[in-house]
Amino acid sequence: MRSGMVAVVGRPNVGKSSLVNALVGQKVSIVTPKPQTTRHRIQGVVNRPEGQVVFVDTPGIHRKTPFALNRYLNEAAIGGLRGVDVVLFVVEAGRWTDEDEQVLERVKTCAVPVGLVLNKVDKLTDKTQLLPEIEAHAKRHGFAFIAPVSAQKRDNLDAVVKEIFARLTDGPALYPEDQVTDRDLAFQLAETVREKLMQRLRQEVPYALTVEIEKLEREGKLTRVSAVIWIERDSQKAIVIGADGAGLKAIGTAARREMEYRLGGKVFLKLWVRVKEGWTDDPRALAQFGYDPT
Ligand SMILES: Nc1nc2c(ncn2[C@@H]2O[C@H](COP(=O)(O)OP(=O)(O)O)[C@@H](O)[C@H]2O)c(=O)[nH]1
Ligand SMILES: [Mg+2]
Repeated sequence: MRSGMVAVVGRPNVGKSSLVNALVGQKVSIVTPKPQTTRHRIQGVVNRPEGQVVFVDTPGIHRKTPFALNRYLNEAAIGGLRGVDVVLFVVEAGRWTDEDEQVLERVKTCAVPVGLVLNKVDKLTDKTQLLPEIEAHAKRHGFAFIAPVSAQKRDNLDAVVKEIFARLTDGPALYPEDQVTDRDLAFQLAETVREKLMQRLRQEVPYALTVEIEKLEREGKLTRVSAVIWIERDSQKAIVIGADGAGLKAIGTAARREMEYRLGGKVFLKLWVRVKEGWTDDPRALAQFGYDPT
């Protein structure tokens, strides 16, 4: 039996979380079309006859900005590279940006094998582009392997798992076979609410909010959840709530449905919107909301 930890890194929006979910076969990390959806390191566990791989999803590594939350995101992403056995550097097929170049500079300093995952190949209209692109990537760095995949279409994922196992050593499973993530239920439910918020809201609002579970009670098949949506300015309240509360209601319905599917039972979900002035640039507020880079 082999086992090991694999960091999944890359710039925002290349599909790191989609890849981890597809590999695990369950949603352990939320996904939206917006960059910087993932804000924490989140582990996703894959069990195969060969052994167990623990993938570490990370926030996207991006350009430095002065905001404390953005600093935290970069620290959390880069911290994900520590103590792993293999690194997966995820990029988008048909695209190579300055931000990818920055991530490359980081992974070049890693002592462990780095595999390049070329995601979103389903978006390529001209498949003859793929081979020259792989050759160009091979010139950039001595990658342990280069795997073109589609996380969305679950295409070629087994090849990635095979390449990883080939680089792991014998060891015991790190998690029991029925556990798919290191994160607890409260975290997963908060993330579900945040996903629905990020999917619906525009411009800066998705980045100005965080979700905290205030109450989580389970009575048999019934689960009662109270979640607080923290925003950083009073003016954002009306945007989140929407006209006649319609926005908040739609978010609550979408989140509740997903929670019910996940838990296999009825969920009563209450959402509250509260203001924590300037929390995204306040280290103490960040720590309070669980943004702890260690
Ligand atoms: N077409 C296509 N879209 C993808 C694929 N993987 C991810 N996406 C989309 O890319 C966006 C960002 O995905 P996400 O997993 O959140 O990226 P992350 O920021 O790197 O974690 C979402 O809209 C995904 O649906 C893929 O293989 N093909
Ligand atoms: Mg992500």
